[in-house]
Amino acid sequence: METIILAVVIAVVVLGALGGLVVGSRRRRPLPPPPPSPPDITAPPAEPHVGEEAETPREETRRTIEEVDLPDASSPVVVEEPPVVEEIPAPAIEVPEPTAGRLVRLRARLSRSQNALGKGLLTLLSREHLDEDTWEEVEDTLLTADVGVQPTQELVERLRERVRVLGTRTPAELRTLLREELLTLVGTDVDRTVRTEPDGRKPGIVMVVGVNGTGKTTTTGKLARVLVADGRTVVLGAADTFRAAAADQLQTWGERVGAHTVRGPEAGDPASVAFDAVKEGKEMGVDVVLIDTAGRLHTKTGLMDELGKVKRVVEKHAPLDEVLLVLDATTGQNGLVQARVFAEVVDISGIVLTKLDGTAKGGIVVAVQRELGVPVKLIGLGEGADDLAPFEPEAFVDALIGD
Ligand SMILES: Nc1nc2c(ncn2[C@@H]2O[C@H](COP(=O)(O)OP(=O)(O)OP(=O)(O)O)[C@@H](O)[C@H]2O)c(=O)[nH]1
Ligand SMILES: [Mg+2]
Repeated sequence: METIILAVVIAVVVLGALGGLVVGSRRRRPLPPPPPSPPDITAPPAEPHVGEEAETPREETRRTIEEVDLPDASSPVVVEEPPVVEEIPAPAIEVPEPTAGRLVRLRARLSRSQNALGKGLLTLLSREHLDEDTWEEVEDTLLTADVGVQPTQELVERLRERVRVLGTRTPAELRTLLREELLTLVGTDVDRTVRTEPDGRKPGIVMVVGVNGTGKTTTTGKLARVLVADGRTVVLGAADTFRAAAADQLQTWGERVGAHTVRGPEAGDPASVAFDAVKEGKEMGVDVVLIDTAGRLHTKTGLMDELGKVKRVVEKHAPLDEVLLVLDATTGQNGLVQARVFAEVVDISGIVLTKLDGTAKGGIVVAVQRELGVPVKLIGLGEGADDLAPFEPEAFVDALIGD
């Protein structure tokens, strides 16, 4: 009898335990569906009921969501790490191309400008009757090429006058006429040499400034090559301390032509890197120190102040011989706005127009010189190491209007 009672008790206990387990596992299993919420004011359905049963699934719900979120949050870090891509591999020291005649070699790169500007103008001017509409088209062509309003009006006025005096026009006459007027606009009597040889001291100091992505570092690297090609020695200053990659990029350019790069700690003081670069340049007895600076948004006053500081600190050694403003020709009028802001902070002494190979807006040369009263000294015509050319008005205009 006792055995039977014992067996019954055991059976009850086991069943009870099993039942509890089942209930328990049911409780832990899936997320409770969001409680249907009938608009019953007396029993707020969104609130869980009191007790562990109600809380456990809520905990689990949160944990599940966090676990799903985690890989998402961490994935950008994983993606960011690998692609620190060196722009240029660093082989043995190269001998860069001589600079003379580079623009002539690269003139085909201006073909997009050529089609839009020069050829278009010649075609228009060759029309039998030059009526008002045609002159308006001439104006539009110039404006589209970013020549700017004022210079465009001047050019059209002079062309109209000269065409009138000329009477009948042969294509050769028209070409000569257009060439002369474009040259007047671009300016032939300006000194466009990049000043790197100050009187009675060494090194010459050049600072390169401009909005990010315009091609400062590339231009600094290409300019180092130009100087080396001309038999000068160069030290590079990586005063863009915003990104480690920026200094690497510059150093790679330097290594290709055997130029030493002075760099500071990441996020360090750009002014002190620039100062050290000139100091080392002096100690090494090199001819020129080129200082690359960070790309700055012209709206960020603090950053512009910093650029002013770089200039002031460098000038504890000696005055800057050249401050080159790098402008991306493809940004058109926007570039002019940037130019104005930079000109207020540092005295721009020369302009480098980059990416002229990728735009039909070669007229920006005229507009930007007018805007700043500073000559275009160098132009970028491609991503290649020797695709930077001294700006020569004649070769430039010839490229624009074709042979
Ligand atoms: N097609 C063409 N591309 C150019 C020219 N000059 C520079 N580039 C390209 O423009 C891009 C940006 O050049 P960077 O020299 O890194 O520009 P940056 O002003 O130093 O940029 P930040 O350091 O970010 O301020 C690169 O891909 C260059 O290869 C040019 O004359 N023509
Ligand atoms: Mg740069």
